[in-house]
Amino acid sequence: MLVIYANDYHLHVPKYEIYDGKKTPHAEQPDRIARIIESARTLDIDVREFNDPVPFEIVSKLHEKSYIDYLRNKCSEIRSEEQLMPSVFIKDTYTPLMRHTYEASLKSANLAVQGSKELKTGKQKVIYALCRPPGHHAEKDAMSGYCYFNNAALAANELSMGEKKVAILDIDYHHGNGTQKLFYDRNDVFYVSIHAEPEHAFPYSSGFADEKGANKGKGFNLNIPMPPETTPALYISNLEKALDSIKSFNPDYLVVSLGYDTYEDDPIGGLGIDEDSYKEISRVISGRGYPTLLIQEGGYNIEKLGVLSKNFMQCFTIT
Ligand code: SP5
Ligand code: ZN
Repeated sequence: MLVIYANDYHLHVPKYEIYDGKKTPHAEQPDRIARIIESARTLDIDVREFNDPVPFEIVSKLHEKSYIDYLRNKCSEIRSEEQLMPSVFIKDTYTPLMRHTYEASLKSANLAVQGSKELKTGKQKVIYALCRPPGHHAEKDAMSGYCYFNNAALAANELSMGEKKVAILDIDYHHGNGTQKLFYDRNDVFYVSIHAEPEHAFPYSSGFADEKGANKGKGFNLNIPMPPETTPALYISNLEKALDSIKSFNPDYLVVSLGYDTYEDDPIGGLGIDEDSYKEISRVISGRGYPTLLIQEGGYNIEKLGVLSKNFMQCFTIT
């Protein structure tokens, strides 16, 4: 496995989110990535930093120009330490703009795309891109759920190029509404998500089992919503089911939207997954043998992220 991260991931530091009408400290903090890097180093995994300048065209393949321009221009007007809740191109009160949000998000997206390019060379069977900010809630013209650009979708798009088949397996606690929407009409990218039932969990308005894709993409979207009383055993059996449907699709590449917010003591998620079960989840996915790009999404228990990611990384071997 090769672990990659972008040099400026720590520049975006959101202060607060507004939940139930109240300001609360923002859960999506730079330390999340620092903890995972530490874990990779203790496992003696190769860790590489990316620090190239990034042209905005890297995100314009899936995002609207007006949205990208808005993010760039708005962020450049924000003073350091200041936080802005925009009133356009936004869907919730969890996804603020800071001075460096655009820059960090662009580099996060670039990291995912570079990961795809590296995977395509065939030198590595597994690449783990420590993207931050996360991406799977970002839509073509909207930021949402701590996400600004859709890293996993941009990576899958790069891997597919309309020629290869790519499966995205999203195991973040939350449904990836952005990723689903971006590929809803396409049959070259199969989106499969296991997540907390949207009746009880963000993003509330998508992630239901009857959302199966449209037009050419009909049958190429699969949602597996899980109840609050989910156990590791129930989770793993649904993961096998998700992987069986991916097997029928027969992809050339697998992209995993990887969130550790399914962990039982996650401060905003929690789907009954204990720390040891991340070893099993990792074995079950890697056992299918696809060339795989892991994209970091959520996971907010900062004290536990080290061990959760360590368990996952050490068991992710493709033979
Ligand atoms: C990528 C990802 O996991 N995004 C999740 C966004 C969900 N945010 C909505 C939940 C807000 C709960 N806020 C509690 C405040 C704790 N400080
Ligand atoms: Zn999440």
